[in-house]
Amino acid sequence: MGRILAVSNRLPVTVSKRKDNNDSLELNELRSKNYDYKMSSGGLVSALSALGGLQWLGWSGINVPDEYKAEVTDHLNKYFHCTPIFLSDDVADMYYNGFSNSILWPLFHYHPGEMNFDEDWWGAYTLANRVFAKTLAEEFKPGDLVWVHDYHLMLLPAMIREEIALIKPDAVVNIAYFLHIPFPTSEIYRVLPVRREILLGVLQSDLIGFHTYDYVRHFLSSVSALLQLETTPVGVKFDRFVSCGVFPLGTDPERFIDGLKKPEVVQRIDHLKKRFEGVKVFIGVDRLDYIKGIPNKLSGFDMFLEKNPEWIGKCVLIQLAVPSRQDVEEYQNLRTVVNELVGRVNGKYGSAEFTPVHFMHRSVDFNELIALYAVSDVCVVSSTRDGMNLVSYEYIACQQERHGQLILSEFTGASQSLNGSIIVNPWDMEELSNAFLQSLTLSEEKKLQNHNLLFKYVMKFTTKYWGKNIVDEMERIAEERKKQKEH
Ligand code: ADQ
Repeated sequence: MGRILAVSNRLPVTVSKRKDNNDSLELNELRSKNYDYKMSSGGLVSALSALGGLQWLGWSGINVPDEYKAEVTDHLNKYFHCTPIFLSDDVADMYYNGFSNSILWPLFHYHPGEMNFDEDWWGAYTLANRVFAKTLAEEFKPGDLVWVHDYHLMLLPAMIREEIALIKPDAVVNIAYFLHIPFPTSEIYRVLPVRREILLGVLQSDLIGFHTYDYVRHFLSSVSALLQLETTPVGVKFDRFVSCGVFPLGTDPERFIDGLKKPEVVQRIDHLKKRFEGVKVFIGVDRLDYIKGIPNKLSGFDMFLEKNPEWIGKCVLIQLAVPSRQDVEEYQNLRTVVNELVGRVNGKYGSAEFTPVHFMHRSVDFNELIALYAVSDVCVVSSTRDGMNLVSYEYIACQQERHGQLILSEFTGASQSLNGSIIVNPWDMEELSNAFLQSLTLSEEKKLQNHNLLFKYVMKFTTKYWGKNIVDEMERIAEERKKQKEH
């Protein structure tokens, strides 16, 4: 197989226009004549790079005027093996904030009430997917494996085939598609006015991957109900057989374990241990998104303290919330709700010496994140829906010393794999508040047993393992197709 052409909404590099147009600055990897570049350190990038030749295609994230497009394209290609996709501000806004994040995102996370269908957004989504497809067709060389990521690009597999057929008519195109979010039950999915178009777009893949078998099941039943196509438990009989499989994503645990050994992190951990001496620490790490169930977590913590007043002053909840999609109205409303709840809990149980909830509405750097994971006794994940949830994996990777416990919502994909966690329904406040208590009062032996189970799993099912599995499966499918053609 040739290169892997990974396609996702955003490139793993942030591009920004430089304000000071200082020609005397030295040009290097981080800087072209007019722009700065910063690589994001994601597990996905390193996992996919490890699989061989990787070229990444994605939206540049900013509007680049025509006269600078060649500069940015050449630079990204040369230093990062990235191909930028350029979208105008208008299209980007309606495709990304509009159709992707205000229609598909709420619907796929079981919030149909928050979905307002808008024809212009759909038009922009179609157009943006077409721009991606055209750029990809130019980049494509026979033998390359195309790997499309996520809900922003559900029309792309079909458009890629159309665009490549126009300029490279004889090329065999192998396409894998992976959905990082849940695929909802068909009773929710069928609400979408463009439900058939979306399914037909994805079905032009050779392999469609999901985090859990529930998502596969939901996808297959939508396909059979809405398109009247024949399905099997592992795929769809279409103009070709489209394989559908479970590929649960993991994290890169070594990055966390190695990170904890860095002197500056060791020092920070010592400091935090002293700061929270004699106090149990619960940690929450989420994007500030309504699917993450942050209000449920705060209400559960409130009930826990109310029912168990002996713990007041003896435990804290540190909640990190990365600002996210702040241009979308629902996210602005959520911020108000969360601020009020934090204020309520702190007002109710706080004192001059003690603040029960430490709320940080910002991103923290990697060293701080892992130090906080390491000193926490319990991680609380209360998502009301979550494709997988990698925070739970990251926390376990940082708990070799403390054997902290994981409270995990049953509505995360991770809950189907992370045996050894305390599984909760985040809508059941009684259950959630009991889980807070249980996580603190388990015997040391049980804590160790839970940790060992979880740690073993996290170490084995890594991002690398996931990537290799998908690529191996694609190679198998491509090989099978080739043989069928020869006969
Ligand atoms: P997300 O919804 O972003 O991803 P998640 O998988 O938990 O959810 O990943 C979040 C990442 O952001 C983690 O790596 C975490 O460390 C980081 N992060 C969160 N808060 C932070 C903070 N305050 N400071 C610094 N870093 C922070 C989507 C789906 C998930 C699915 C992933 C991958 O919604 O369900 O697991 O894709 O497929």
